[in-house]
Amino acid sequence: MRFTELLRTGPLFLDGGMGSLLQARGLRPGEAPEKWNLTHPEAITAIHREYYEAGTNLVATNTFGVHPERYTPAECEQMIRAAVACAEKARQEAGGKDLFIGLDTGPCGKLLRPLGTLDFEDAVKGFALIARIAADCGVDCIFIETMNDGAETRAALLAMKENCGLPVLVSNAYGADGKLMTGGTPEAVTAMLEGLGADAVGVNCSLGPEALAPIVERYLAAASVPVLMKPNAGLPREQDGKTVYDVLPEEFAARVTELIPKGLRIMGGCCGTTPEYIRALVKAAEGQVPPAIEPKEHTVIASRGQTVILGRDPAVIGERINPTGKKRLRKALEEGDMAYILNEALAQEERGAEILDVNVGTPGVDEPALLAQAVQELQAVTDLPLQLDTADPEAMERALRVYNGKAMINSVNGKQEVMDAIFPLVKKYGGAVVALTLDEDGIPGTAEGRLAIAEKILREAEKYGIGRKDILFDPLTMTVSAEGSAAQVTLDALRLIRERTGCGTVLGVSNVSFGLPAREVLGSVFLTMALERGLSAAIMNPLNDRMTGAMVSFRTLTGRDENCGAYIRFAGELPAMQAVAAAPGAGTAKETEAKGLRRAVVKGLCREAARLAGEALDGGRDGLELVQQEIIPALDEVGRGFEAKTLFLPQLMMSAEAAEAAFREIKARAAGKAEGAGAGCPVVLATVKGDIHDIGKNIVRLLLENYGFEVTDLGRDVAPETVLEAVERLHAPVCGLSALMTTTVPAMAETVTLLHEKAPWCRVMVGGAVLTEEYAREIGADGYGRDAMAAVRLAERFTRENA
Ligand code: B12
Repeated sequence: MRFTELLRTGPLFLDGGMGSLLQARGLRPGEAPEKWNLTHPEAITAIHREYYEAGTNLVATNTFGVHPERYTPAECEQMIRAAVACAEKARQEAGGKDLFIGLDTGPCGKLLRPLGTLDFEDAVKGFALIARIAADCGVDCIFIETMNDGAETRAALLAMKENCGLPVLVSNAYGADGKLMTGGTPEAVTAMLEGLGADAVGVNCSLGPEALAPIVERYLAAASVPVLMKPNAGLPREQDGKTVYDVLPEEFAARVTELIPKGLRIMGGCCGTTPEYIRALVKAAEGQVPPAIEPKEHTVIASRGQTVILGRDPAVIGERINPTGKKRLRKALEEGDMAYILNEALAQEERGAEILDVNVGTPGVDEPALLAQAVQELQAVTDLPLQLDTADPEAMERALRVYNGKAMINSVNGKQEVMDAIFPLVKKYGGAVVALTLDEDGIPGTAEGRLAIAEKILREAEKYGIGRKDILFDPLTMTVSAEGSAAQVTLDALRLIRERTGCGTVLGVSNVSFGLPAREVLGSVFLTMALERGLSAAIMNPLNDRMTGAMVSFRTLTGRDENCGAYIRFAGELPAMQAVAAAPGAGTAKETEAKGLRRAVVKGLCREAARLAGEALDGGRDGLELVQQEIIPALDEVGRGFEAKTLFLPQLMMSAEAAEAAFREIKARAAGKAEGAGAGCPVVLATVKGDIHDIGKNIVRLLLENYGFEVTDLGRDVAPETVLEAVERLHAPVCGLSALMTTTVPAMAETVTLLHEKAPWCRVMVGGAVLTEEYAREIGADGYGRDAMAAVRLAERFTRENA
């Protein structure tokens, strides 16, 4: 059977774990398994053969860790070729039928921006190298696995699709909360990967089969491509210094095969599983055939961690990031003022926008570069799906590449030239495309004319293999003041197109009232009429209470608002909205600025945070007071969100950066103001080994310097020996250590012990969120400070006592 055929029919059996089998054969802790392709090819071949003999159809090559971020291109090539040769030899030795080889690839080990430092296109380049070698080696498919960040998964898949024609299976690693480390959900990840052309999607690692089952079921409900599952043999735990797994082969097999009637068709094992597990799996699956895959026909778009299904409940697309008719936004775009755009985004999100339109096209800007930048910055501060809005195909492609999800693409239309430019992008990157019902002859004056264009667009899309579910029609809102029947024609076209094509619909509603007074009165009624005719999404201003009121009321009146909860919440916010509207010259930016520094830090707005801190200082506020009353509470709020899993690492990072930006302002103003009891006394300061949290330590430094201490700041993740070396060199009487995680307190204890032993003259004070007075005493510290002021008092006391 051909590989792609087996992929679709199933069941297709994958292999199991590799690491523990290699360790049993002598792989030392810390040794790279991929090097064994070169040094111990017979061992790798034997493991693959054991899996084939146990019933595996597809073995994954021993190349999980091979990546140009870790090895030179020549080394990558050497290891991949050797790995494929091992698998090929095993296949020949096993000699059975339906035996295939997948080139295995895992995370590159670096985090992508904004989480880390790796640029998206550099990540693509790394995986592209692997793709080219794999294609040349003649494997049957690529197996991307254990990916815990959606952006890196996207980079890997894109690279594979651009550089080899092989089928690609993509498997992500989820936490027990059903989310990727960076917040991706099964539905959002599936939408993104299917859009990019993954041939199978699914999950591996992290959890045992039982805990993974609900996540797999969510995949099965969302995916139109085959779904795979490769769980661990339970949760790993330590026993006598060894990692052990609790789920035995029969139980493992029973749990996994339970999902076959629900549609699971590709299965294997991950950490802790052996050929015995695969044998049990094959046996348990005997005679079971998964049901045919049901294509999911809903229109879905996604961000990193959210999906919006269009066509069920009407959605609000925030229209405010569009310079047409907006002088202030145009100026911001010309000046590259991203803070303004980010604020617009957050204000719309707070007012209920579910999707954000992003249009940065204005004369004099480099639209492709600016749109890509705006998309990247926006997705660092908001997780709402974006509608990429541009008439420039180059700008569209640049933005689509970096968009971490399945975007709404605005727009294509019936002009041949536009369809030729946009449909290939929709096909390649995925997305739901908004199609305007106009063509070379303009906008038809009748509903039937607009329907005819819609049908033409559908025929053309079909040539690219773009399904109806990924097309939404915009029947075009015309200005009623210019043509009395304009609104009626649009509304008729909307209904006709919905009924005849079954596709979703989108309308930018504001245009209807152009040139008339009290525009939102007319606009809100037009919106209601469009909603009544089945509009899927309205591009509108969510900050306008009439417009939002119409949308909320429509949902309430059509039974979509349980206990009228949304309506009551909306009504509760009305006075605030009216106040905004009534204030002279009021706009989003002004309104949100008022909420201040704390919000900027929570939302991760760096420039905004720095600016607001500067303004507050100019206005006479005390720097330390700002830290205590705004910055620390903001970080605490983010920390709570992180703990409750409502916020994810990217947001935590952005908030930390915003806090640091504000802090830099405060520090710059404080420079040279030193006065106090420190009088040049040396203090060594460090965040302990393994801990990279340094905001608190930096505050401690600022205050100590303010009080005249001569601080040597060793930074973060500092080894005990390095701290000792500095204390000895400076003969420092005081040392301050900071630790923020339970896991790094032992490193703090180690440092304290070392200092007491080798530098007995030095008094050690400790601090950081996880510490307590009692714990500080237990680890032998000379003092504990709960905040930066306490650090100053301790340093003063120690120097006094030492004198
Ligand atoms: C910002 C932040 C980050 C930023 C750090 C950026 C930076 N440059 O510091 C980033 C995003 C990088 C980050 C990463 C991680 N973080 Co973090 N992070 C936080 C967060 C939200 C705020 C910390 C902070 O800056 N607080 C504000 C400062 C001013 O407070 P402070 O440090 O306590 O300092 C004050 C006092 O303690 C005292 N003090 C501090 N040091 C000293 C020293 C001396 C000598 C004295 C006397 C006093 C003193 O004075 C300071 C001023 O008043 C906390 C949650 C929270 N609310 O604490 C989580 C938190 C600390 N992080 C956490 C985790 C788990 C992580 C990660 C492991 C996440 C991950 N899965 O990858 C990584 C760890 C990476 C590593 N190896 O260190 C956990 C730790 C859980 C635990 N109990 O062990 C927390 C508590 C979040 C949570 N609730 O789960 N994080």
